[in-house]
Amino acid sequence: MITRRALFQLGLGGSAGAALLSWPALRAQPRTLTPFVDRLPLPPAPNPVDWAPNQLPFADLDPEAARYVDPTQARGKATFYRIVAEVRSVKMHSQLPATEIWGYRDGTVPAGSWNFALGPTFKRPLSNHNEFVGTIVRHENQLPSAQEHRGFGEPRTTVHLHGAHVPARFDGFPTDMTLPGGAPFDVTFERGEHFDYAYPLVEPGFFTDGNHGKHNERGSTLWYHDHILDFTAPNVYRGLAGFFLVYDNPVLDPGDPNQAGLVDHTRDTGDETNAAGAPFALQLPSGEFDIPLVLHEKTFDANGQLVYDVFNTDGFLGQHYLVNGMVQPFVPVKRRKYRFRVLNGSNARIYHLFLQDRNGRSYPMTQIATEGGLLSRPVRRPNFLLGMAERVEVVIDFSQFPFPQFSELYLVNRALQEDGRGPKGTFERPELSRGTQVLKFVLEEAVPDPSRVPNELRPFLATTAQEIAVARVRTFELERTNGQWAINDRLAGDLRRVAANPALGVGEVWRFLNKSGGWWHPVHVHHEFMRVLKRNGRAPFDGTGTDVGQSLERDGLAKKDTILLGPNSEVDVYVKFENYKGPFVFHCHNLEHEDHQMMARFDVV
Ligand SMILES: [Cu+2]
Repeated sequence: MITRRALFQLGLGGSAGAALLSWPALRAQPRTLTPFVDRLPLPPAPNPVDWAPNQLPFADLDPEAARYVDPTQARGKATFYRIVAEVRSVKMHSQLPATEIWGYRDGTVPAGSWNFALGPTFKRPLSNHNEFVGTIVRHENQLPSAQEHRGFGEPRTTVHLHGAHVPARFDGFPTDMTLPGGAPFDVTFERGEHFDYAYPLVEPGFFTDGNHGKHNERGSTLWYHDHILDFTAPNVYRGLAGFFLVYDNPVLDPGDPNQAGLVDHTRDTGDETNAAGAPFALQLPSGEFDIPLVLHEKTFDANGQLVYDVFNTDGFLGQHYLVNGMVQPFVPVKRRKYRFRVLNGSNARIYHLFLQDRNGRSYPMTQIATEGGLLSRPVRRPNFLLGMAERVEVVIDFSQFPFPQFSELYLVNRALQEDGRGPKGTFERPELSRGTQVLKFVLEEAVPDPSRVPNELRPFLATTAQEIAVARVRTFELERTNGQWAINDRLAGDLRRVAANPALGVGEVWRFLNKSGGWWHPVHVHHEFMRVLKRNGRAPFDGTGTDVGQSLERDGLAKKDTILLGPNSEVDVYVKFENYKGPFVFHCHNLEHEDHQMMARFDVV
């Protein structure tokens, strides 16, 4: 039987060739949309599906997910959610007709009532070692059937919780397969089917290994998105994405006798007032002052429908910038501190972001986190680079912009990028444009501000020289061969092949090489956060010295799940896979590169 990949190489992937022609790039003409007339959408959290002891909300709960549920609730009560992937039409700008998308909806609200392009924003605490108080998400596929499907994308799906540390079965592996030993590993699902994901969020290692700060699971800004083999790019572009914010549990592990004085002990509880009186609470801006922002671009046809070029394997760039699913929106802000969690959700665009006034003057921001959660300490940044899937969290204190001189500020992307190769210039010396205003902050009145940004956020120790010295080194080269993307040439793309077998709990050094002259590749490793040891032979950037905006990534300051590899670069990371065995993947997060084979499988054994 001919595979989908082979079909794609013939230009017929996804559906009948004729159907693709209903979405031609030719119909895309740049159209003018007035910026900053629509308010920033902020999708709410999904409603949990409540349940009583011995009455599971889903009678047919998947047995694998059920291992993380105590039906009696004696050992803890898991929180259940229902999420539906569906076709719906949403307004992406008030001057556009409604745009048909594929999106996630809170399954507890009726079809037709979720008007956001994004899925619900989960807000969940870590579980203090108790895997029975985690999160269970039933994802239901109500996308078109394979027969009904038209246009780009693939309606069969699998859901990756990006940045999470979860059992392999719940990681959104891109395809069904057979495991070593012959067991089936069926993780994708089509229309009419569902899949139960268990996210224990157990905080393994916390307080259990002295001062070393092992702590795999940290409160951080995660996101969930489709991850289906060969079609992640069109599926995510069509809208299958949402935020999943993880907070620290306000309750400290009562069994630990020695909490004070340990590294990694502070609590990011999501309550700036610390009403619960949690020890070591950070009191970062919270609630309506804690705002996730996902950046996308999209191209619309004359009828306001999404245009995508299925033949672009370099990386698809859209013609309009969107934040949280709305073209260039505005957000009213009080003159006080805000926490912004900025996610690059684009397929192929790398952003270089500045906070600017209307005259183009820029102002520093305080970076507090990466995708690996809070930094050891806050760092003032003049601007920051953000590769695909990377997250940077900043605190902006609008009280420093007094009335009436300041009535508005803008988040501006100044990276110069014209195609899927990536920005002009190098990682260290980016070329900048005058920029595009992506989001407008409309400054309102001053209000009381109980939030704080302490000088110590989430301190943790860097990997020791001894750990690095004994670590096995694996080298992965991201490359282009015969017009296809690859990792170590033959290892890439075919997920039946295992590119690496790291042992559970044994640290390794992974060296990523990008020898290409012009291409940028953001490398995402599933399962664990990475510690960046070296970039191009030198200590990675830690916020000191000349700051031209590149990634804050030095081990001991930051943890990362996506590493931006500029042209001609080499990055060493330390990674230790804990708790969960099984197949995972790492891949380029330029989604068109990922779909065209820049992905490899590793099995933790
Ligand atoms: Cu790439």
